[in-house]
Amino acid sequence: MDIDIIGVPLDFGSGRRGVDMGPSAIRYAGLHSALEALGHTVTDQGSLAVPLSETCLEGNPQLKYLEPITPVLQELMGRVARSVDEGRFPLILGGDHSLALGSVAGAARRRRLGVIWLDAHGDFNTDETTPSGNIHGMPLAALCGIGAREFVTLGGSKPAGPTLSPHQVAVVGLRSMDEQEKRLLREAGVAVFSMDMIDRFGIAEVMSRAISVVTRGTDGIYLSLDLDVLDPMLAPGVGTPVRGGLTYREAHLAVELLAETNLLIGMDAVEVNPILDTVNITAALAVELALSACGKRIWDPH
Ligand SMILES: [Mn+2]
Repeated sequence: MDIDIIGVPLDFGSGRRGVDMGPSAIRYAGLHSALEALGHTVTDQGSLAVPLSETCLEGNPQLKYLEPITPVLQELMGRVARSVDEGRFPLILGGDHSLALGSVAGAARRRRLGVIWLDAHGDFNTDETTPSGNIHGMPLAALCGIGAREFVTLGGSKPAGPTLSPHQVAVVGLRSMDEQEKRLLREAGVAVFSMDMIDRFGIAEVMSRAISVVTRGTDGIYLSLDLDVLDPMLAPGVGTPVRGGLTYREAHLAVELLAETNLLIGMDAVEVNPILDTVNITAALAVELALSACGKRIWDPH
């Protein structure tokens, strides 16, 4: 397939600096050549221009840095929509998870989209429930139309993700949530497959349930992968690590099963923070998981 790599060196959405270097770290780990070796045609579109946070005002403490984030996400939305339109696979490198409001909304402009959100967190806060004001804890709620109007619409008149229904979203790997966020997630009707469900039923069963949720009435799946879904022993280079995450093979199998549906139309790999990483292993893991999403198998009997 034809793959568009788009870097989004955004770190406004998270409290800790460093995820702005995520796209560089993932590129350094050999993404482009590894995808080509799999037989794909790869175009690196470079990274979007993101102002330095030192040069910007924080603004509303409940929606920190919304102003500089908005044009970046609008630009990303347009780029992703174009990729999907032209039959290419957008692979978005983050950057903090707020970018998914742009990428997923862009893909949702063109398809009836189901979304798999692989994450230790729900990312379902709003400006009213957020304990930190950090926007990277809000994108999934915003994609479901919940939250501050100026964020949900990205400054436009309509929600940025108008075609995304909470009933076509599955969060997998969840193990850390704020109380109010939990309530919102439940009320919205998002399917949650928490870590204890993976312990009980196994990742294959959980993914088959998650896939059946996101393929009901949709014609494409978008994968938003927060590297913090993995256990921090495997992926230490993330902004908000939470113990008890996916193992190496659980993460790969989850992505392999998604790729096998042949419905995957795009992917984010976000929250890679090289400053907190150990010899770039988290970025290397992001590359390996992107390869799995793009069809790499341990063994292909055919
Ligand atoms: Mn996240």
